[in-house]
Amino acid sequence: NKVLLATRNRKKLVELQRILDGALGAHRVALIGLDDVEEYPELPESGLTFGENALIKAREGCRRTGLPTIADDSGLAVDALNGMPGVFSARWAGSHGDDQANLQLVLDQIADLPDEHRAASFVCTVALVLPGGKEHLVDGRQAGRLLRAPRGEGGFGYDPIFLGDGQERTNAELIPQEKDAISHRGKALRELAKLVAKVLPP
Ligand code: ITT
Ligand code: NA
Repeated sequence: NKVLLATRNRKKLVELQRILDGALGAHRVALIGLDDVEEYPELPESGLTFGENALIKAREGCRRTGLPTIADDSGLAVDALNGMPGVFSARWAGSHGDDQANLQLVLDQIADLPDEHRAASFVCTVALVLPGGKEHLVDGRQAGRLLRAPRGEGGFGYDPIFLGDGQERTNAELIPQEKDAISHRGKALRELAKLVAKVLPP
């Protein structure tokens, strides 16, 4: 089954394909990204929630390609910043997708806070929109706290400064399968896999 993942983030694409393969078996779903779709416009991510943004992306992808379409909207919610950067996680420091600048700005904004006030969660909402018009939303969360300096080379985004609850390594120090087992995206995608197993032919 060819399925569109309405994203331009290659690292998200790799994670989603890997998690779906693990949950459904390889070759059940073949994801293509927006870079493989010709003349796809930039969409405003104007929603106030991850769910709204995921639906904006998935609806447009399905409408333009006629393919079953998945979209992930995700981010980091920092308690001391009232849940920000939240839906603004990809562009917190200004330019979209500048992971280094985004992460550094968050560190600067909470620089004075002691460990007990550095709680944060990763949140992921995934939308599935089918050509007939049916829509599904699932989500997942990973709780943890933010370190004072980045550690690790894996993952993407805020992973190097995020220590999950009960973990001794940052998300960027985990091997991919370890991250998937506990991450917001892993949890959401395993829920989604159950739906996919029902709605897409084997
Ligand atoms: P698309 O909208 O094209 O899918 P994007 O990167 O712009 O790609 P989002 O708008 O959902 O995606 O923003 C997600 C941001 O949240 C991402 O750029 C990271 O900064 C952060 N983020 C999401 N998941 C993460 C993860 O697993 N680890 C670290 N940071 C993550
Ligand atoms: Na977003």
